[in-house]
Amino acid sequence: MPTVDAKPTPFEFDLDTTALLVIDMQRDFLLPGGFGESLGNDVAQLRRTIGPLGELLKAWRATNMPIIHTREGHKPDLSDCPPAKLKRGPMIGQTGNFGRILIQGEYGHDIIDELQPLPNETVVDKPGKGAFYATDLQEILEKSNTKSLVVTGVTTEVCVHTTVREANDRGYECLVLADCVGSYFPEFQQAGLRMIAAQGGIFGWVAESPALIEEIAR
Ligand code: C5J
Repeated sequence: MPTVDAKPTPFEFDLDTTALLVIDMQRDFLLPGGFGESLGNDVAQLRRTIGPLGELLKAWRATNMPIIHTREGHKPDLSDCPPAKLKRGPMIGQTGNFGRILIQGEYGHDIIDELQPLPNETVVDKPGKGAFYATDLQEILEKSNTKSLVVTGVTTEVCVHTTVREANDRGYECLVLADCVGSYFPEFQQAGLRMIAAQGGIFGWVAESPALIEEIAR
C-alpha cells in the first residue's frame, strides 16, 4: 500500500479510495487588493501554497483519484449567511475590488487562475467554514467510495481545520499537507498543524507534498 512519511506515523492510503480536497483557494482570500488583504492580512502567507499546490494538482491529475475544490461564500441575497456571521463579518456582500465579497458568481469568490478546477473536477460551494456543513460533500465522497482525504487549501486554522475535524468525526482519515495549507498568521499555521498530529494523530496526519507526489507517481 502507498505510504507517506508523515507525523505522527507514516500515512497509508489506497489509490482507489483517496480524494484530494482543495479548500477555498479563492481570489477573495489570496489576491493582493482583495478581501483578505483589506482586513490587514499578509496574503503572501497564503500565496506560498500556490506553487506546491500546482505541482500536487499536476501529479494528482495524472491519476484517477477524485479532486474536490471548495469555495466559501453566499447567495446574492445572503439568505444562507447566518446573522451572527454577518455581524462579525459586515464586509460580506459589500462591493470590494473583485466584486461583492464572498458572494457566489462574483470574480473574487472564484478560485485563483493558477488552480482553476478542470471540468471533470467537483466544486462544492459552502456557506460555512467546514466543507461538510450544509453541502453535499459527504454524499459525493460516499458515491466515490472515498475513505481518505488529502487536505489542502486555506486557511489552516479556520476552514482547513474545521473541515478536517468534520471529516475526522465522519470516519475519514485525513492527511494535511503542511506546504499546501496556509494561514495569514505564522503562529496559527504552526499550532494548527501541531494540533492535527498531536496525541497520536487526534485529527489526522501531517506531511509535505513532495513525499506524497513521489508516492503517487510510482
Ligand atoms: C476564513 C477560510 N478564514 N477559508 N475562511 O474566513 O478559512
